[in-house]
Amino acid sequence: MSPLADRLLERIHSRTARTGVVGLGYVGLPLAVELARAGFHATGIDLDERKVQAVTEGRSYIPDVSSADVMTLKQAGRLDATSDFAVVKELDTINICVPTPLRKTKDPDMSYIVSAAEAVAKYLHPGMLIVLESTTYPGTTDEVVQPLLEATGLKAGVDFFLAFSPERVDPGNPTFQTHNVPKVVGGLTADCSKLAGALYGSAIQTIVPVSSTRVAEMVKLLENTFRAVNIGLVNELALMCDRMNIDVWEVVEAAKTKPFGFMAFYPGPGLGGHCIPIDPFYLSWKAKQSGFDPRFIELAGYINGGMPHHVVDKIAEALNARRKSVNGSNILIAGIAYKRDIDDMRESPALDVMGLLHGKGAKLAYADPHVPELQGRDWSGYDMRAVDLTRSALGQYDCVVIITDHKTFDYDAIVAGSDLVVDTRNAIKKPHAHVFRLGAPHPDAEGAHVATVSS
Ligand code: SAJ
Repeated sequence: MSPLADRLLERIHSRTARTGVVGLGYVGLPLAVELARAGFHATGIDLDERKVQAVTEGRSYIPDVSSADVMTLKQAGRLDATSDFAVVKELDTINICVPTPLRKTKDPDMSYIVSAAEAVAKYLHPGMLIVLESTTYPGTTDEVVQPLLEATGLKAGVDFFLAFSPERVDPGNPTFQTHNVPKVVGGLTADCSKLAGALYGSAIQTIVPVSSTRVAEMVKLLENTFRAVNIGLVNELALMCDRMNIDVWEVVEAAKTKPFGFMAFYPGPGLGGHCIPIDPFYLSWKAKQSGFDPRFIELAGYINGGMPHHVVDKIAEALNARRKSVNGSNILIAGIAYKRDIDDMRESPALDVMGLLHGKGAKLAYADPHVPELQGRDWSGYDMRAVDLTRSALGQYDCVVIITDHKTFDYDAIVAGSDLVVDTRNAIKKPHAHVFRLGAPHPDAEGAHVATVSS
């Protein structure tokens, strides 16, 4: 290794390297805490003063990070935060954990990565290690970040070190957290890989070195495209089963008994979150730049993106059984977060379903214990506050639609108290004449044999 690399490696091993994390979101704050816990001094850098203030006061705003941990590390002088990038002058390593959203045109929005790299470049000094964690297309580290940093005149791999390491944070996962999820690391050069591996190895149990930044970038995209495509497959199967009077939920449960070569995915009202609906389009955008037509990704996006419309069709079918129209009906949406038992609504399909119903003249309310209020601009409607799912309240709705199957919902009460239910998550396991399910025949449908599926 070069003398500069040796020096940084020694500082990493002795925990005297001063680490920095740019972006204190659901990825950056847990990473800063793990680095501080590993014995480093960790400085969080975020433009959001509320986040900086919270860390400064020893408070966490990320459910997977306890305020007690933040306070302890803060008081031990091992964790602090600032919005001033000048602190980079005193830092030896920087992990960049900023968002990578899509533009309306489904093109990558690289503005967060670019501004973070430009801000770091202002204070870049010899011997630093810079690692990009944000999920992005293969080539970003080499083609976007490296030139921005080398504009300083310093050379990547020689004067400073550069790597990519995908984040694998699964918000709310009680088993897998930052310290025990294997970390893929790909450096620009061998020294870069070794240094990034040593930094993460101090805080994370398993390091998975790969040969380049592009491989590391592609690993993450495979992981999440795999999910998007398989969810698209099972959603298409649900649409088939709707037509063929087969219960797709029973099919998946039975297929799941295969002990090898199969992984269960479940139909749903669409694809939410800030990873799965978005990451594959970073890959397809880059593939197209290379003249390749990524059909699987586009097809999965089409099918998953169409699910809210199928849910609205199912609601119309259910109301029709009561000789009612969507227009003028009172509809309660049960669960609007993008997946169960969390409060995040980013890209939630519930918002699409509500927007479509609103456009057809339905009067809407929602219940979600994790989301107390909803801005009209988030669903192309009006501001709302969550209602309680009490039995008396249920009776006032023409239809109750289960979009997100939070564990805290009382599904027996929903069945007993509702005139009509549309279930998009197989939350109600037993057949009922007033319950219509996505991907399963109605109990009274011609030739329907609806099993009681327990999953
Ligand atoms: N969904 C389905 N059917 C499924 C699985 C998910 O419709 O079988 C829907 C969910 O309801 C949600 C969306 O897809 O709307 C995404 O769900 P997700 O389970 O993939 O959850 P995310 O978005 O939190 O994904 C994260 C990812 N983690 C990272 O990107 C670091 C993903 O790689 C994880 O595999 C996933 O959590 C997880 O396993 O929970």
